[in-house]
Amino acid sequence: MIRKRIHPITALTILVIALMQVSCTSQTATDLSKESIIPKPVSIVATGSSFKLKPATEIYIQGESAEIRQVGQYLADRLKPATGFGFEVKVTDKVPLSGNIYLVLSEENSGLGEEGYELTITKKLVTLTANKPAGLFMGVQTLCQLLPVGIEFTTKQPGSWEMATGTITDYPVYSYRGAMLDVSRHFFGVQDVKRFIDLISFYKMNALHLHLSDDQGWRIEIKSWPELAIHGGSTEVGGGNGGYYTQDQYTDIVNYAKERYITIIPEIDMPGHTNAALASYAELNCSGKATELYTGTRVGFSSFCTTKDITYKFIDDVIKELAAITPGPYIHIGGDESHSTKREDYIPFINKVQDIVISHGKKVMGWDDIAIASLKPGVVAQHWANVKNANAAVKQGAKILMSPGTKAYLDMQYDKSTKLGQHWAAYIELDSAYIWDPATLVPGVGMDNVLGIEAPLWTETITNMDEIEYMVFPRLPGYAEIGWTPASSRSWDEYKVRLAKQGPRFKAMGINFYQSPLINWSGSD
Ligand code: TNX
Repeated sequence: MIRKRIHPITALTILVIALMQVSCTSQTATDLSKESIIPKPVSIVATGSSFKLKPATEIYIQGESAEIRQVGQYLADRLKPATGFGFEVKVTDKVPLSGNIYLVLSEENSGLGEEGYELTITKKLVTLTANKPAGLFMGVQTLCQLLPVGIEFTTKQPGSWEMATGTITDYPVYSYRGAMLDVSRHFFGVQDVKRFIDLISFYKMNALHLHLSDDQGWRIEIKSWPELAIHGGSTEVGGGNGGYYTQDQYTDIVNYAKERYITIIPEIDMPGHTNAALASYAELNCSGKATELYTGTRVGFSSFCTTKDITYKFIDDVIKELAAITPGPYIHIGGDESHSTKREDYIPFINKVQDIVISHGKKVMGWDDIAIASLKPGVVAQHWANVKNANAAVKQGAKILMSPGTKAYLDMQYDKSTKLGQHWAAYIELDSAYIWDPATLVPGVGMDNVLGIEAPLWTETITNMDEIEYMVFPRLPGYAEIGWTPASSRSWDEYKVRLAKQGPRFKAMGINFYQSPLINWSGSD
């Protein structure tokens, strides 16, 4: 055998290059506590090893149940494209063999609540346990974030699909964590809404509020008042074609959201913000004359005729049809900026509309403006601007949904250079969006009063999905974390490092995001 002599310096160079390659390319995750999960979990205990997905890895569910099977299938669908593996969902009544993923429902750890989960990863098995299927779904989101970035692509990627071992125990601080999409100022079709749902679900949000009506457009088919959608939905800001969801399409959205443990909260804004309806039916106007359709961006100029009986017959019909296709508990009645409705008309109007919503078996949600009326039990007031109103709502026993315009409005510009959006409430850079606590922001509104957090995207200036994504990302993961992770374990300095690591994931998912200068994105590739 002929042995070539290698000079010691050459050997050392080769060794150093080899080591560099190992550390750059393989990136085998072995320390679970160093993983960048958003929202940050309650507890992580690392055990210093790793589990690897293999072509033979299957997803086992404990006992046959349509809902657990559906979560299992969802996980399989998330893992299949990038890995190219089969991931069959199989039922078992015992702990599966090595190399598999195991989804279990168990009431043992009641502290996990409705949406909590425990994810235990050993070298041999990934076990996800929860009290409820919703918890399994939330755990699946964590599991996906623990895999290499390549998992986010929709085409087969090279890669070693490893996860660090240990146990994550996790549950949310608030029960409502959501976003709002204004589909009235500009209309967005079913596919866009579904993508929006997917994106918010990756960060464990569980509510999507759809702002379905406003001055510029009525976006939901109401069979007993067909002109609302046909005429009232026929345009949008800027004069485009607008559009609306048929009830079947709305149901499709509701079901898609439900499979992702997201509740749809439909809003019919009234008595102001109603020009699209007033243009569709003359009898809803005090003058008896229909208005013209409106494609500008002013607010506060329209009002239902609060003194006419037909107005309440109309609202009853609309809410009845909407309630019938909305499985979630809430109907949002708007109530904001009704500058063209006299206070003495506004208060009895809101009182009557609350009764209508309740009569159709739903709970009332409304912007905090409604707090000047007599709020019925179970009402949720969505705080956006007025501290006095938020306090008035609390005094009446209402829960507060926190959407402060200065902190949580997704249509607010990041800074002066942002082309889209507005800045009437504030410029909201990523640090400002993250550094606040829903339980202390508003004097008089404490943790016990807060239902949760919602980040609304108003779309006066937003016309397509790319623009939606630019305003929503990367602020949204921060709002999701505010809603999930206790304020005491959150810090901006630590969060911004985790957010940087999401950058490559955003890219892999094709998300058009704002590359804020506050984040060291390059440190993450
Ligand atoms: C205020 S927030 C509004 C909306 C606008 C938004 C623009 C609220 C309840 N009303 O009608 O679209 O500002 O930022």
